[in-house]
Amino acid sequence: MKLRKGSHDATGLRFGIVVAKFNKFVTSKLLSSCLDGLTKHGVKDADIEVVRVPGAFEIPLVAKVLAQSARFDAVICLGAVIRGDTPHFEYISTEASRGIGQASLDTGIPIIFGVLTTETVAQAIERADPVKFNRGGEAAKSAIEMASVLKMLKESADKPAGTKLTSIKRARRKR
Ligand code: INI
Repeated sequence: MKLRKGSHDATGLRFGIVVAKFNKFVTSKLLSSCLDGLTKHGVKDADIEVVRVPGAFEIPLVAKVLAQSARFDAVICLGAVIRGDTPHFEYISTEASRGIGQASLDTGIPIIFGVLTTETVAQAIERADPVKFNRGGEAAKSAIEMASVLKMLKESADKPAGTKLTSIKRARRKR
């Protein structure tokens, strides 16, 4: 049996971030924790690109365009949809989650769902707290892990299953 796991060493990996301006008092905190999380794991500032969009509804399209650009190992989506603010809560949160998932499957690039969907403003603030559990930091960790898993799977795709690198090298030498 082979157990394959991603690593949390992000040196050399590149990340795109799409962040919604709506509920900026929450999303700005998600963004700063996300940036901290990336740099803490070795990502260089030059390897991060941040794109701001009006609201969570607009995130999927921009995430897909970034993923298609082949410039990023993973894309992170940050937003905050709060039920109390709008009767459109269901439409916006459903479309954001569906669209983000679809964009990831369409492009084959990990696109991380760091969009808060909460009942109240207080719940959103709690989940964006920089010193407690913060969805922005979590999204950074998930992005690094998924980028690393995908990279590892792509690198091993050329090798037949169960074949060790040493035996491939030996076979090549005999040719
Ligand atoms: N966008 C959000 O990101 N969060 C919200 O809570 C929200 N509310 O409450 O309406 C919201 N609306 C804007 C929406 O995402 C689009 O930007 C807008 O509909 C234009 O397409």
